[in-house]
Amino acid sequence: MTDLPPVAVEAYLNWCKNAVEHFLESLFEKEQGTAYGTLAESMRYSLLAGGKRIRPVLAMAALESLGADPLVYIPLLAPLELIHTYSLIHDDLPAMDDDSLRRGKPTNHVIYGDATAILAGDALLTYAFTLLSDPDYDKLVSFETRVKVIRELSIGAGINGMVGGQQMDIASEGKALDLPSLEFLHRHKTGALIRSSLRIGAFLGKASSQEFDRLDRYGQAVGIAFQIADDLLDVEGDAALLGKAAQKDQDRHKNTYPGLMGVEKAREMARMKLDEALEAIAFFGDRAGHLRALASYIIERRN
Ligand code: GRG
Repeated sequence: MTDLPPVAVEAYLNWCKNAVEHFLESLFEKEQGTAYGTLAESMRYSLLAGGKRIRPVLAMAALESLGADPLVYIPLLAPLELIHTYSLIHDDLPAMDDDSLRRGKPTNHVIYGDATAILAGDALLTYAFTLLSDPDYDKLVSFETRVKVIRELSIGAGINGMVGGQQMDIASEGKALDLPSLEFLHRHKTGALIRSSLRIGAFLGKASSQEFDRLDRYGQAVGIAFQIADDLLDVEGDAALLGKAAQKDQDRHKNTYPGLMGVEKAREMARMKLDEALEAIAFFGDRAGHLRALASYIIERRN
């Protein structure tokens, strides 16, 4: 891997993904053969089962837009992926979405059982904060910034973010939500952690208040765009490419953008969110090239 990020979005995504995965692999080297073997194995299984790594990648692109070297901060961005993976493990459990396929592989509970899957999710969540508070990174980031990052991640992932959104999603199954309620749900369930990724990149890259505000606005717009694209993929996507079952939202009476407004209008809304995101970062000029490409990728992706 070279130290300079590539220009094309697919190559950029792979470059970032390799760097993140290299770090994630390293987390399990010292856990092998301990009394926690099965738990560590099940954490590793889901964490390294593939995935786009879009949350740390967005944070890396935010760091670049601020003139910082994204590779240096990977240990403090990997926690986004740990938390995202925990949410997928728990979401797939029989008590939630009851899915048996994720990222093209059997889900965690199918391999390790429900109890270990619950614990693997819990351990990934808590390990995120072990990493963020690791004294090894004292020289890299000040305590003050580290506390801001910890607070940001805990809010984005918690009751006022992803977990709260998941509860709203469960509570609204079978009830027809209107557009403001649907957007509120997805701002929390999916949007909050994506928004936090941008805000964390901004904290680490020492953004000015104007830069922070722009990255935050971009994060909010791409967070919703990501969910609309996810809903569209569930309707139109190919299960083989998705690595999970398609056409499940309708069977489960889930509230989705295409379900509420139809496929064409949902696509139009995703494009509107893309425009909002691009407008927010226009201010960065050439430094935001990867952020721009990622926003387009998010609404055009095939998985
Ligand atoms: C169980 C606490 C808890 C939360 C679950 C994230 C989530 C909340 C549920 C996942 C269900 C889902 C399909 C949500 C829609 C958007 C989303 C988060 C998709 C999966 O994220 P990607 O596409 O996955 O980034 P990869 O596999 O690429 O990492």
